[in-house]
Amino acid sequence: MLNEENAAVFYLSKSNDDLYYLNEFISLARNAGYKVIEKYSQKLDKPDKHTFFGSGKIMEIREIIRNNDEKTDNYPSFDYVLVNDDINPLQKKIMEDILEMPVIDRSTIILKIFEDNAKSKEAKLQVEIAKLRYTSNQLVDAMASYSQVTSGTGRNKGEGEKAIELSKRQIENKIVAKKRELETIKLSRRISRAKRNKSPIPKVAVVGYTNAGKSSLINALLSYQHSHPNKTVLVKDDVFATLQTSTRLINCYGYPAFYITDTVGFVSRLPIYLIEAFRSTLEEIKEADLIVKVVDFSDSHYEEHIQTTADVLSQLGVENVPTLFLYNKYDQVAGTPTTLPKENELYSCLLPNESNISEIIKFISQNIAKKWKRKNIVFPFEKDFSAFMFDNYVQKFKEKEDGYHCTAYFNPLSIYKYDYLFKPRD
Ligand SMILES: Nc1nc2c(ncn2[C@@H]2O[C@H](COP(=O)(O)OP(=O)(O)OP(=O)(O)O)[C@@H](O)[C@H]2O)c(=O)[nH]1
Ligand SMILES: [Mg+2]
Repeated sequence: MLNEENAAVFYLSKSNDDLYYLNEFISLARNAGYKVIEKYSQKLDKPDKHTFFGSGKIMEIREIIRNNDEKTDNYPSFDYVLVNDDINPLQKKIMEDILEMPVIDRSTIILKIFEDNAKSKEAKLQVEIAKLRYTSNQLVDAMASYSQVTSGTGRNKGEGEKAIELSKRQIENKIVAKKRELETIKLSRRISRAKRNKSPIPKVAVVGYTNAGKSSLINALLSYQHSHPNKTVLVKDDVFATLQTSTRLINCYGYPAFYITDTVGFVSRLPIYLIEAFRSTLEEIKEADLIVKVVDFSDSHYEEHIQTTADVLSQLGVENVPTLFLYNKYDQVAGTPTTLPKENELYSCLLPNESNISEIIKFISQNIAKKWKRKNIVFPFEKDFSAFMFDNYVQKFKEKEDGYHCTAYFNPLSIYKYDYLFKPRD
């Protein structure tokens, strides 16, 4: 990234997972435009109400910053303090006063990346709502801190609180207005979504940790079609490249057609304001017949990423949807994994021109059809065989004199169209 700002990360060390969270944060910070050149931690179970770090530690940090000013080109100094946690406005103010340096917390970093990547009007509005919600919650914290600091000081207390309440009300009004604006934009999306929900065509949602290859999966499936009038989606080596839920129809010869929905990627401790702001777009995951979780298998923390994805889905209330795991970026994995994939898992590579897309589409199709009834039928030549293959999963077929002899899994929602197959022929 151009014009990176040098920064130091300070964090509370609470558990053995710290290193994972720290590295994730450093990567998020880099995406937000900060180059982390120093890391410092303090072992503390609970942040201090005023200084976040312990009072001794904050003075130590001040010393580090003072020494930092004397650094040379070979040992660059930093201009920002990043905190891998959320801090409230009072803590921020006290810390900035003591440290004489801007202090930036975790939610602000994530919100900044979302803001930078939001291109469509819908994504922009969702991010704006998340930011307003964040500010509003910060004001609630500020009010609580303010009451504590000023308790018993008489007249000023009421005035300060009134001012905060007024700002909070103004923010809430702005949120209502932005939500209204968002509703009008969402109308056409809602209509298409309602149409899809009524249609017998199965729905697949692609979810997973950010940058795992979710959008690459959609594009790989689109490119496998004989012709694909559908637009490809954005693929980028970047966190939160996709901020827009988009759905495409996949219609590959020999496999049942299905809708596939690309979604926003996840990270651990995704700020609740963002989940709330993006909730309606993420709701589509709940309506899916099948979820494909894409995992960056080349990342040493892939297991934590799987856990993060499970945590966010449970926050969204997604339950009981059959799930597949696509262990992606297999090309980057050194050696062969010692464990064989389970029935609902597949090792994959989604680089353009890779040849395993047929394996992926078969894997998805088999799982879409898992609960469909299997029947052996003879499909007459005079009927539309490609429409039949669009609706159902034809596992195998052979052309004979009287028609196509097939073993097919029937989609229960469209089987009524094929009654004639089960009636005795004249
Ligand atoms: N080496 C390798 N790179 C891959 C593979 N699949 C995807 N990528 C790359 O990984 C990066 C991220 O891919 P995307 O498809 O945009 O990932 P995403 O999960 O949609 O990411 P977000 O939308 O940001 O959450 C891109 O640079 C892809 O080219 C793969 O199988 N192998
Ligand atoms: Mg994407």
